Amino acid sequence: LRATLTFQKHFKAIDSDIILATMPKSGTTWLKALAFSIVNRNNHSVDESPLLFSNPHYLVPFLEMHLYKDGNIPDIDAMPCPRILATHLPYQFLPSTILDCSNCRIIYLCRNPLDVFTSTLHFVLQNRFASRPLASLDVPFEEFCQGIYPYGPFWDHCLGYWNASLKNPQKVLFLKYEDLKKDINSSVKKIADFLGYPLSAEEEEAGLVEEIATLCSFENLKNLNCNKEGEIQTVFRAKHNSFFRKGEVGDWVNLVPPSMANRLEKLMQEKFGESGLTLDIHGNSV
Ligand code: PPS
Repeated sequence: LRATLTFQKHFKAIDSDIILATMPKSGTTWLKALAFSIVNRNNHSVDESPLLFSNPHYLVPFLEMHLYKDGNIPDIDAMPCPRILATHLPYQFLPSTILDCSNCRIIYLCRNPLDVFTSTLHFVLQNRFASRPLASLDVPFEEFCQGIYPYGPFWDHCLGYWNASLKNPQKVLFLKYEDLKKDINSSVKKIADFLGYPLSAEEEEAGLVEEIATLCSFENLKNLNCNKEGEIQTVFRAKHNSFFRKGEVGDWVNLVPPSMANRLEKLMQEKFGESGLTLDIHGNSV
C-alpha cells in the first residue's frame, strides 16, 4: 500500500511512456518481453537482445511493486525513453498523470480467470509464500470468487481496462493471453502498431515478426540461464524460474474440478453482464 501511494503521488508520466498492466499471473512476463523487443529492435538485434541475459522483470520493472517499493522515490527521469513500465494496479487506481498524459499508452493483458487462479496457486507454492501445501482448494477458490485476490476482484480489474479501451482505443489496448497463444505473429504486429513502432514491409519480409515471437516464446525464455537461475526481490522474493511454469491455455483442468469451473463461469457471465467483454473459459466465450 505504501509503495502504491508513493507511486500515485510522485510518478509523472511523459508522452512516450508505455504502461503494461495486468492482473498477476496473466502473462505479464511475456508481455514485458514482447513490448521490450518491439520497441528496442533498432537498439539490439534479436541475437544480442538483453532478454538473453536478463529476466524480463529487470528490463521492464513494476512501478508499485519494484521501483516505488518501501516508499522509495526512484530517479525515473534517468531511465532511457521510451520508458516501459509495468503495473498490476486496477485502472481506477492509476495516477491521473498516466490518464491525462495524451500520448502515453497502456496495454492490458487479460487471461482466463481459471488459469490465473491456477497459476497463482502454483506460484505461491513454488516460492513458498505459503508455509505448507494446500489442504484444499475450497478456501482460495471461495476467496477468488468473492474478489479477495491480490489487486482486487478479477472482474473489476478486467472491466476497468476493458471499458477504458472502448472509450479511448488510442490510449488503451486490451489483449487476451489466449489470443496471443493462438496467433502470436498478428499480436506482435498489433502491439507494434498500437505503440507507434509499426514493422516496415522490409522488416516483415526479413522475418522480424517471427524472430521477436520466437525470442519471447515460453520455450525460449524458460530455457535461458538467466531465467533458470536466480531470484528477484520486489515486494517479495521470487525465483526467476517461477515465472515460467507451463505457459499453456486451459491447464486449470489439472487442478480445478468442473463444479468450481462452472461456478466461476456463471459468476463471470453475471459480472461481465452487457459490457461486451467475453473470456474463453471452457473453450466457449462467456
Ligand atoms: S507475474 O508474477 O504477474 O509477473 O506473472 P505473469 O508473467 O503474469 O504470469 C505467469 C504465467 O505466464 C506464463 N508465461 C508465459 N506464457 C506464454 N509465453 C511466455 N513467454 C510466458 N512467460 C510466462 C507462465 O508460465 C505463467 O503461467 P502458468 O499457467 O503458471 O504456466
